[in-house]
Amino acid sequence: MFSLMANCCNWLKRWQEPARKVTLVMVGLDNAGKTATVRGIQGDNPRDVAPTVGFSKVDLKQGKFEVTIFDLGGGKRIRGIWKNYYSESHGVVFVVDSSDVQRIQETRETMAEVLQHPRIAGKPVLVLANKQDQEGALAEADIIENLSLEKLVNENKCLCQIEPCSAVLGYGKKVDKSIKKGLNWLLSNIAKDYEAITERVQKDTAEQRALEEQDKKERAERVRRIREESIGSEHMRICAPEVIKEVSL
Ligand code: G3D
Repeated sequence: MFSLMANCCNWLKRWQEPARKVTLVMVGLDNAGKTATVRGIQGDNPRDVAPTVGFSKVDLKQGKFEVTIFDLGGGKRIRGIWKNYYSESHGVVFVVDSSDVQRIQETRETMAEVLQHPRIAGKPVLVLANKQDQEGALAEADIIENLSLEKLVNENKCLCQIEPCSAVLGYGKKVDKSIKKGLNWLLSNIAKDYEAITERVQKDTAEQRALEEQDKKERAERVRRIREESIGSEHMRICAPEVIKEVSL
């Protein structure tokens, strides 16, 4: 009887808790299936995808979580923007094209860079070993080995879960169960440490904004100086004939 009441109280407490806002960054090489995955979770057909040029932001409700996912373009030249989203992220979804054996080394290097980043290290990471429906796709154990995943997550103190999946299997309620399971794992691990991660997110975001602000001011100052200098040399050019005249008088 007592335990029933305690359970009811816990349930009521959880039910009354406000929704938790969680931001996730979704990264991985171009063509890994990031957008297809997000679309499937969102309830849209994952096969209707266009390449993500910069980034897309998706908001969804997952149980008690209000989740924002930044689906970032994975092309080599655009990967530089990823770090701008790290500070506000509570966790990472790293999507791997398991069928692209040729690029597994590039995937390994890219993942290492993400996990080693000071604004990511220590945060929970979900690895989606995508495209398992493709012939020749690497199995979970091969992906772990090829990416040196154990070493990488241990060195960077990231909790990690890998889910072999296929983003195009279904969508909405029929999305691949492994994707759902992985997302639930990620959110529940963020929830376990929510206060600490959120505090870190707020501190890092404030620091990043301050740096951006400083950068903006320095850029404005540089532009102002360049303008002043060019006005000065323009003035010199206009004045120069007069000066020569004065000298020759
Ligand atoms: P990205 O956002 O990581 O760049 P996309 O990748 O989501 O745009 O997917 C790239 C291509 O891979 C798309 O095909 C998409 O349909 C396909 N794809 C994504 N996930 C899977 C999967 O699990 N299995 C298979 N077979 N294909 C998948 P197109 O033809 O549009 O380039």
